[in-house]
Amino acid sequence: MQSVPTGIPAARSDRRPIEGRGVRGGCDRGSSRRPVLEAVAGPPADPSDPPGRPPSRRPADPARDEERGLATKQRPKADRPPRFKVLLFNDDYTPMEFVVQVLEQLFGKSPSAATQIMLQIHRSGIGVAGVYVLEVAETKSTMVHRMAEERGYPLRSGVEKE
Ligand code: TYC
Repeated sequence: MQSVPTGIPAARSDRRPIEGRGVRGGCDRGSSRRPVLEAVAGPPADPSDPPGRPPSRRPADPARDEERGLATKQRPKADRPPRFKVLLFNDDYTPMEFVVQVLEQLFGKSPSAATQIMLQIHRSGIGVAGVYVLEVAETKSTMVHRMAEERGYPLRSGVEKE
């Protein structure tokens, strides 16, 4: 049978395909509304993202986050606490072996490191036993004095900011 031109389009062939409907609940009420997925999950992936990798988020924008009700308070990065040296001072009476023992027991030095530090103090008059945050440094210094007093030695220690 031969078809006759009628002016009526054949079988709606000019319509857009309807696939994809339902992604947003089948409720497309025009483009001026914000897409539901973006409102819930944040902005869409950056088109410049390389394929095969998870999409990157846009850089933090406090104004946009506030819009979405996210907490946005920017905290300053915690600073590294200042460090303090525990110093040992030379004297003429404290035995070398005792100073080495203090450096090993209180400051965790190996026998050879402790001997090197002791000799350096013996020759120069002062040396660093260890470096710590203030509270730990003060406690170590107090313990040096206690250990020395127990044995009757005049070994002195002090704390100094690095
Ligand atoms: N000068 C001491 C001596 O000859 C040894 C010594 C070393 C003492 C270090 C104190 O912090 C010190 N016996």
